[in-house]
Amino acid sequence: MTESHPTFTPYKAPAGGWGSVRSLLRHGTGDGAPTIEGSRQLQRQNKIDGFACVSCSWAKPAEPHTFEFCENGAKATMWELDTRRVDAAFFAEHTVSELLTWADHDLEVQGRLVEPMRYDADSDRYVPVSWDEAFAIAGRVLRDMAPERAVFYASGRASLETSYMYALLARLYGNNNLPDSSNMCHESTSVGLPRSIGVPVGTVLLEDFEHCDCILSFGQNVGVNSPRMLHPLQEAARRGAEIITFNPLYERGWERFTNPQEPLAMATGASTRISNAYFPVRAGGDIALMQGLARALLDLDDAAQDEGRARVLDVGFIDTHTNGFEAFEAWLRAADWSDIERESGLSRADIEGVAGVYAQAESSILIYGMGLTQHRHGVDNVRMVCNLALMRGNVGRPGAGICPVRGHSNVQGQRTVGISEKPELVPLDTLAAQYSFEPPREKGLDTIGTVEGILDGSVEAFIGLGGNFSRAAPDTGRVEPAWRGLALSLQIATHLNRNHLLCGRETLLLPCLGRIEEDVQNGVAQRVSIEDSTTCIHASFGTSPPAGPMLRSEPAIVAALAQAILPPERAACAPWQEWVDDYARVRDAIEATYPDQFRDFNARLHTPGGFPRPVAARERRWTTDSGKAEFHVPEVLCATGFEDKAGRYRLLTVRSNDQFNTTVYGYHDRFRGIDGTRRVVLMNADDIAELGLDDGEQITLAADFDGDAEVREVGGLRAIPYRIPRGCIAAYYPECNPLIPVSHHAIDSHVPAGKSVPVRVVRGGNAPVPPGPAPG
Ligand SMILES: Nc1nc2c(c(=O)[nH]1)N[C@H]1C(S)=C(S)[C@@H](COP(=O)(O)OP(=O)(O)OC[C@H]3O[C@@H](n4cnc5c(=O)[nH]c(N)nc54)[C@H](O)[C@@H]3O)O[C@H]1N2
Ligand SMILES: Nc1nc2c(c(=O)[nH]1)N[C@H]1C(S)=C(S)[C@@H](COP(=O)(O)OP(=O)(O)OC[C@H]3O[C@@H](n4cnc5c(=O)[nH]c(N)nc54)[C@H](O)[C@@H]3O)O[C@H]1N2
Ligand SMILES: [Mo]
Repeated sequence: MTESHPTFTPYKAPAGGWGSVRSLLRHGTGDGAPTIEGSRQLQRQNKIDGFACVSCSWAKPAEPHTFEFCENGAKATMWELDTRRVDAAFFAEHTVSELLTWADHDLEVQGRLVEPMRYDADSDRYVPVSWDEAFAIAGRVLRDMAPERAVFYASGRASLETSYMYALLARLYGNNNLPDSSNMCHESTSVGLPRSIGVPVGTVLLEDFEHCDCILSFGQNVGVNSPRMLHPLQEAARRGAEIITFNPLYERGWERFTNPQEPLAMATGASTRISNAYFPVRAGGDIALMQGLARALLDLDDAAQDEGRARVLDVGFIDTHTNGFEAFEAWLRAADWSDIERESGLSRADIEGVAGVYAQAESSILIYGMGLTQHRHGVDNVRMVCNLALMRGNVGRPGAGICPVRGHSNVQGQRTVGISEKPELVPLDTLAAQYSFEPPREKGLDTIGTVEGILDGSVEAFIGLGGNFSRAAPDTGRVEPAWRGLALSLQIATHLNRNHLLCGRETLLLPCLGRIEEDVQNGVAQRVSIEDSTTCIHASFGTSPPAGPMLRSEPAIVAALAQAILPPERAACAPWQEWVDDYARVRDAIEATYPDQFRDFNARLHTPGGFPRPVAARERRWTTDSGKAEFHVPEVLCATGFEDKAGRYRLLTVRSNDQFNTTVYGYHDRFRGIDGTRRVVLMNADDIAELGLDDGEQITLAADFDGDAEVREVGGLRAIPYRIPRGCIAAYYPECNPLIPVSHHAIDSHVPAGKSVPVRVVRGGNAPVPPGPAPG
């Protein structure tokens, strides 16, 4: 079950290329891999009348490549089409206590869940339960509960149709407790962008990549997390666009790429350089970095004015379209280069060099990911990106814009159709009229609120539409025991994960169809839809045979749940059965609630490349309070929210190339040269030496928060020398989540600050060790 002989070797090849084909083969020909069905389905991935990839949310082009998928998308497809089954016989063989000792990988690799199950405390096992009985149990617990004590979590994969129904279910039940994986992810974007540019989403469309001449990227790992984005990047690089990356780690995808779809490149090993320049900013150093870039732009603008040359700032745009530039300019003029250099870890000369490139580019795209959002000052990070874009008018014109790269394939869409704990973001009056009920108006619980509620006992029921909440959320060590106090833990899922093993007084595990599978309702194969990172809506049509006869679709499960847990007069507010019989009717309902966003939804469902929702900032309309785009002066230069001190490191938690969030496909982090284990800490060689450690020595990480009495440690890790700035260390998520207290989250957006966690590095130690293969 475990892989032995861990090895650590620097990776020199480009992203993509033969390495990705080999990596795919490892998965495509493994025990449970459906090779023929797999290759049939891969050709339908991200195509018109095919299915939308279940991995990342990157845009899908109107004219797809023959193979419009990447290594990691293909792994996700193979994972869903797994031929292994987690059935009643599997659960009869293993107690829950035993399964709790298994690693994340070992649980999920058992295959697809195929029968509804209920936890039986006497035998400490999951036992079969009928669908009717499962819904009846949920109804018994939830009908007696005060509505505010139940939480309806969604992981960002479920379709627009399911998500719309699910959000309505929560509101009919009586709360806005709709936390989403987005709360742990791009919520800093959803809070920061509206304040700066009036919309919660990026402004870039795929075609903008054809017209840009500069791309700045901050804290995103394209080669692993959105590999299909390497195609537009490669094309931009070949056209001569300048691409500049800021990341504490040298991520291979931003360095070089060999396109597996180009036979000549594959034959010759030719690769395309992606970034012209790469700067290892300190974790949490981006506000300072961007202040430096902005200050250097101002200096260039001063010089241009002195010499009578064209202005560097887009003064026409700033005057007409923005607010707050004077205060921002004053802040820049007061900036101190020694502070900027110390906090960013980069030299003034380098920063000025990049500013020079940005100043000359006609149209620039600014890309970012979790490296900016998952910090105490993550919202400031996002707003600094906006500041930089606004200075040169890089919003709302072709080839320019802000490009947050979202995570789960429909995480953005879930928010669009009402999954939000923030009632002000949802057209509640429209819902009230459409469904003749009074929706709850109080703010609901987000991820942080849910964790706090589980810890203090105020949350009594958790309903999970996908995901692995307890594993993805912070403070794992405290959340896991508290989970057992829940009256109900109900999970709708495709694969077994650790969260399912945390059992409350009633625990239900309900298996659902995945998006690749055929979903026949009322004799007709149904389609669903998703929204990608660039706000384009796509149809998704599954044709693979379902993993088992007992599986139900997510819309069918949500509808049955609604009928089971709502009082009859409430359940009657929405046509649940009609919706399940024909998902097109759900799309009509979505259009009725959001007429501007989803005009002619069913008619446009199959638009090649998807149809874009209208985004005001794209047209230079600013839906902020002032009616203008807002410059913003951050309060601090350092995004971490804690002081530096001797012996305190900034831990950034990252994903490997062999995982999708908490789904660990295997132990091969190819680009980082780590094979066979995940129990590693990547450290600067000088830090290893200064601590008197040997390379590869066993260490423990201990959380180091001022005034925090709780002991939070992860042991059994190995210190590996790596190219990373001094004082920063990197290790894997979710293994390191016990180190993050629930209080360590972004101000305002509440995104857990997993990219800068203060820790001490302790030699040896006997703290709890994450399950999984040990370093050799
Ligand atoms: N194959 C695969 N694809 C995925 C996922 C997956 O797990 N596997 N997850 C999906 C999800 S839900 C999401 S949200 C996205 C996540 O995709 P990303 O946004 O790429 O997220 P991470 O892998 O967490 O890492 C972000 C990057 O930020 C860098 N970084 C860390 N701290 C800082 C900092 O302070 N400043 C800067 N400039 N950089 C920093 C890290 O080195 C890393 O390269 O990917 C999605 N796609
Ligand atoms: N320290 C640290 N913590 C993090 C992060 C980090 O970078 N560092 N990243 C955060 C981010 S960006 C995110 S998005 C969260 C992820 O948090 P989640 O979205 O909650 O977690 P996943 O690992 O994506 O969920 C995997 C599970 O989803 C279920 N599943 C898969 N497909 C389907 C489906 O089609 N339907 C249903 N119903 N279930 C399905 C499977 O059972 C699988 O076990 O984690 C966050 N936590
Ligand atoms: Mo995410």
